[in-house]
Amino acid sequence: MATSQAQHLNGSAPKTASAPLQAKKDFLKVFDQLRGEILDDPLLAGQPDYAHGWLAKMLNYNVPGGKLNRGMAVADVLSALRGDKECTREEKLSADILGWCIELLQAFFLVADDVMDQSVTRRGQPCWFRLPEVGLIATNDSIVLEGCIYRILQRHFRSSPSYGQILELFHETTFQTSHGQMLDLTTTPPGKVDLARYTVPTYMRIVTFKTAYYSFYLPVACGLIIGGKSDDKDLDVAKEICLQMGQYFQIQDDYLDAYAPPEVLGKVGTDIQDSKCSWLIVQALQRANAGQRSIIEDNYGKDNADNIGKIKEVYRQLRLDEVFQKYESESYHSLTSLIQKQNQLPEDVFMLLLNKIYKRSK
Ligand code: DMA
Ligand code: MG
Ligand code: MG
Ligand code: MG
Repeated sequence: MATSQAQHLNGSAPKTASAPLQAKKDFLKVFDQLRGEILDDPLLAGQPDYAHGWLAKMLNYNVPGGKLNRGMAVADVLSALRGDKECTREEKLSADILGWCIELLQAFFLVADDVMDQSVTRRGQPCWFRLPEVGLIATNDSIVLEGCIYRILQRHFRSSPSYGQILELFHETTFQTSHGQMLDLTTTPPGKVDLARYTVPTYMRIVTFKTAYYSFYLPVACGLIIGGKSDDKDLDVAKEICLQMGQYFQIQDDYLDAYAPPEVLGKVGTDIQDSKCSWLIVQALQRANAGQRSIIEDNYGKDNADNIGKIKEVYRQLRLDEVFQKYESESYHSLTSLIQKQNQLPEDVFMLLLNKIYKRSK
């Protein structure tokens, strides 16, 4: 049985190969319940069948089909906090419900992101807005997905003492992510490639805001809240580590955009034609000679196979794959030492997450 490198490195990896599959199945069962609750929401009583059917289809298409790393991380964080002590069924369910709220938040951002990035595929299927019957209705669907989060939170957490803290966390994370997206989009206005904007500080700010908060800090903070270990000190330590992990994760995303086969990645890369402030272009500009820089100037941001090919050739000449691999292992070591250096939270809270993403291919 082939075992991924991530599992080898993961001290707490499940003992049987089927355990992760079972965990995913159990998590998906919670989605079935939540989807049922959304479809039966009393606020929607009397919706005509076609609108009800649209909602069911839209949820199925956009919510459960991803890797589910973020959503399942909440329960992982909770069990890492508990150590040998089993968490109760109730706590596990709470963690999974918050996990699905994170997956809904992600679905909300991705449906909109694909429209804005003019992407083609996502999770191995056409982007939702690409379906002929969907188009710009996707804009409202992304708002609907966000709204579902707060219906679920109200139903399941209204009477919890943590309700206010959870609501604030989701609202703040949404605010941060939307501003990251704004920076991502406004750094590269359509048709105007300005290479001077592609600096390391701008890049780090984009990825911290658009990805790190919602992908890493949010699931960890949710797990800490359910586990009753979420005072300011706990959250500060978690934030420092999670933001650095999230930066590494988005750098992988940018690398894979140009280097991964779309059939493995589940999406076709668009960063070059979208003239994104991607990790690859920032690295390329730091290393390019005058000739390579002028090839970048002439070809970056053009939606044509020939122009894209020329950019990829510059990446190849600059050996950006090797630069990335070096960055990747340095990043792993620097995260591990950051995690080991603190005594506030169990190392596994973070190591379980890190080992799931280290050297990922999709
Ligand atoms: C993703 O950035 C960030 C959010 C908030 C969706 P991206 O456009 O690089 O993501 P992807 O490569 O998945 O389209
Ligand atoms: Mg995108
Ligand atoms: Mg984007
Ligand atoms: Mg990307």
